Amino acid sequence: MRTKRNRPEPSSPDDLGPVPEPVLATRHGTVDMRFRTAVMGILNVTPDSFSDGGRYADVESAVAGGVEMARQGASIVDVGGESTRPGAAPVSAAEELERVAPVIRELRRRIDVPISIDTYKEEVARGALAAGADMVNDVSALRFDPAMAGLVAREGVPVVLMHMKGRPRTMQIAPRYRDVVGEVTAFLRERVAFAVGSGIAAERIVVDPGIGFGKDLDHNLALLRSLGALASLGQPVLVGLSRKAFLGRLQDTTGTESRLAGSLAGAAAAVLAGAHMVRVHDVLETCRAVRVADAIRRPRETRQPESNSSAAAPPADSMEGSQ
Ligand code: 7PJ
Repeated sequence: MRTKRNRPEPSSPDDLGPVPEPVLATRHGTVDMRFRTAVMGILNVTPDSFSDGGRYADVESAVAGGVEMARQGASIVDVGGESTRPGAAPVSAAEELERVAPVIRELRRRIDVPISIDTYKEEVARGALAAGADMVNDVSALRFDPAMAGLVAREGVPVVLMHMKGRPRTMQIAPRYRDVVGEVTAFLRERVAFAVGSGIAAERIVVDPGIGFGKDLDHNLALLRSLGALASLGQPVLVGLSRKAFLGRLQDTTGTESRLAGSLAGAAAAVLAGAHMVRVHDVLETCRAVRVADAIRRPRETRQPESNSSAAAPPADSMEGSQ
């Protein structure tokens, strides 16, 4: 069991102590990743994620999507109002908040699982937390907005610190590293120390290698192979690889048909390599895939009583075959 006294002072970032019990306490329940990998569902609330219709229709369909993810077994629903895909144009904080706040407010009434806000802007995070969000997913690891760390500390909410090399608009232009695993680990170690120094409790910090954020195919694969290095920081590790471009580069086809299979294989591999949480579009399928990976990685899991994500489990007698 991790205790506070194992925590280093912020001035000694090289000694972050043992790997913790991966448990995340939020305002709406605890995400327990000791026996089962948590699945974070991606809920994009960007105009291009909807075909047409007014704002009301957008909010309704986004809320329905989030409700469905929770029903399918998501441990967290991650709501985002700005695309951080390579080359995406930034939107104003006001516009971003206008997209996400009504969705979070309604979702909060309709689901039990924690809601995360995917933003690097303090104004958006503040509004989203006021609307009912429970944690902050910051792809800049508290770097892009100097007010973000203080907000997270004051609110006492969990935060995801993700590695990114460069800025979203330019990050995929010939990214270079001498030692990608070492550099990403060192970056996250420094950001955890910064967060702790800003008053954020160590037990509320999740780290993420930022697959696809300033990384080429080999960088992504090296990081996925070495998630144990990130886990040595002592924080739960989140991996987001769902439908990302590098998966397509490993296939013969350029179409989108293989995105699901690739995403599921990647999620299972990430679990076996040490991930505690995966961020995905396809919640039901991923819950089923990581359940198998969990059983291989953590034999104890099979002795745990059924808990939060039981919605993804079919009745035992509906499984075909006996092996
Ligand atoms: C990630 C994210 C990720 C975290 C996005 C996409 C691009 N947040 N936000 N980790 N990716 N923590 O989903 O394809 O990998 S946006």
